[in-house]
Amino acid sequence: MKKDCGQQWWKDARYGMFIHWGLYSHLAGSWKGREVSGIGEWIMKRLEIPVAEYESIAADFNPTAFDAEEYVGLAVDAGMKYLVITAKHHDGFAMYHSKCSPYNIVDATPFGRDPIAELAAACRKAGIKLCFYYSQAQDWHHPGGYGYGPVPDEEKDFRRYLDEKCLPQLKELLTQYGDIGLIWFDTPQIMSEAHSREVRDHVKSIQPDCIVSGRIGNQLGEYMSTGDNRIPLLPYDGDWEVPATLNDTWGFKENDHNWKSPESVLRLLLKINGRGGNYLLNVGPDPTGKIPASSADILREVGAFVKANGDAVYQTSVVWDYPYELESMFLTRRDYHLYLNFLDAPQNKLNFVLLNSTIKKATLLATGEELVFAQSYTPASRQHRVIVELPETLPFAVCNTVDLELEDRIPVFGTLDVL
Ligand code: FHN
Repeated sequence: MKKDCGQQWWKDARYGMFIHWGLYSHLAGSWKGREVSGIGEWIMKRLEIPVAEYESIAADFNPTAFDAEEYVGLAVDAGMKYLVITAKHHDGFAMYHSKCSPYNIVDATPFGRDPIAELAAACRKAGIKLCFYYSQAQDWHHPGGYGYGPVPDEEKDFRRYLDEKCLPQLKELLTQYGDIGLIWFDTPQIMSEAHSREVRDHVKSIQPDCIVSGRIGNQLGEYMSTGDNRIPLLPYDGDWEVPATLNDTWGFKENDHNWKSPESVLRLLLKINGRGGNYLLNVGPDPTGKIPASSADILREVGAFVKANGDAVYQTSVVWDYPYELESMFLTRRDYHLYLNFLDAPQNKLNFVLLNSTIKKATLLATGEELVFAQSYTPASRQHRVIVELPETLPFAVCNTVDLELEDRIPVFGTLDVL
């Protein structure tokens, strides 16, 4: 069945910020001299840290450098439209003031502040949609939660976990912080269809406009969430999103410096947007509560492009029928406009074939400068070609966008059997 999340803000947004932040961030990838391999937020499981020992991290967790306005300001500078923060990850620790579990950031740490309340206020002010990640099946801290070490999963009282923790905490999250854009569920694991439906209905009964993400399980999500860092090759008919890392972890790891370049991030964003999806890109705050400068710098550089070329990103529709692979160009479209987002332009020209629609006007999107172009057609090969002349100096080093205003609302492309 075609996925339709029913919320125009999400369909238009195209780019969001994922934040993985929890007790694991304090460990920064190591425990008692041992470094976790792979993703940092799995440290408790991968290094088999006993529940009581992991719990004790809370006593030292004091991320005083956390600044909600700074987080939201970064999302704004990055050109992101929504923010999804881990309210509770698999480790079971609530990053907000939960009344139904003392294992939360306000009651169990010296920090004593509710960062979600602070973020809710900052998001409201900046017009960013606040959304929550919630691990609905895995909970390594509650005896009924999937993955809780001391009890084998086959013997789990999952019902008890749902009633004591999952459902009440979701209610708190949906009643304490105003309108929530979506709940980002994850790893449904042992959930039956009835469980997934129950959790979904619970969310909808409290906030009907809150979107339920793909990983609620049993195909009951309102949009399709791809695998981590995976981009569908073929058109997917419906709403979808790619959750993605900026390095090789979600939760902060001090030794992971494998950052994607701004160019890679832009390539991914435009590729995903051109295929009709949203890009949810992660940052992992460090033990002090700060988003690492290395992540912030990349996001801001990409953001400068996104903000100046917003028409080519937001509210765009899928371009699915252009027949050639394009190595250094990404196509996006919106109404009567086709956007050529290009990474290089030999001799300051764009040479683009197989666009059969008539072009009314070509402009450099970031500056509005009108560009000279020539459209030609070779009958023998049935090939249409457009050559766009570019200024010698372009506004952005990595990527720039030419806006082609067309006579057709949906661009018409030629086929491959032209020569
Ligand atoms: O196990 C989690 C992982 O820690 C992380 O939260 C990602 C984000 O998409 N989801 C799960 C793995 O797919």
